[in-house]
Amino acid sequence: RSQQGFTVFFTGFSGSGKSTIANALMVKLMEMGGRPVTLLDGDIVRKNLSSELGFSKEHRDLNIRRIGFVASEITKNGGIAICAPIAPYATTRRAVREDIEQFGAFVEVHVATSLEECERRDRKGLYKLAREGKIKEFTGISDPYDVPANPELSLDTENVDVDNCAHQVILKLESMGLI
Ligand code: GGZ
Repeated sequence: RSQQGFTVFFTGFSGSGKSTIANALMVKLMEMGGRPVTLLDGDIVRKNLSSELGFSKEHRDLNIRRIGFVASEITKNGGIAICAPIAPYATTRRAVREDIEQFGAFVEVHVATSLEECERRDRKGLYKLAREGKIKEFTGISDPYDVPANPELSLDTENVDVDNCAHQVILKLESMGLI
């Protein structure tokens, strides 16, 4: 039962807290021991696996399908993959879900921080640049984001801290019989 592989797939705006929560989740899962945990963070994937890609729909889809392929291989081998891209398109998230569910569980987690809050935080100054038109096709400003209709979990980062958000994912994984 506990040997089935699975993928936790975070989705949300830039600056929503995906990477921070994904890292906290990775630490918790590693502390439980026993199974390898692989984090496929948006930034790291773009640097190492998708460095030639931009942010058109075609390129975002290709980026997400690559992440999905790596996660499906990890899931197939009984491991744990944690993915944390924006993944703005519902149809692409659906395709990745179908790839992964052939081998194990797919747990979609919407990091539901509002655009207003992400822009207010603007940790990397990207929203300001996007508003000024200096970054084109910026998700939420000048590019779409399909809000997940049926995620396994939705996290409210505006009222719940990082550790508690990661804990909610752990509880969901336990309730699904995955850990
Ligand atoms: C969205 C962009 C863009 C545009 C650069 N739109 O906060 P960050 O900086 O570190 O995370 C964002 C990251 C998004 O890459 P992903 O691979 O997660 O996107 S996708 O799933 O859509 O393929 C942001 C930065 O790259 N960034 N330009 N135009 N985010």
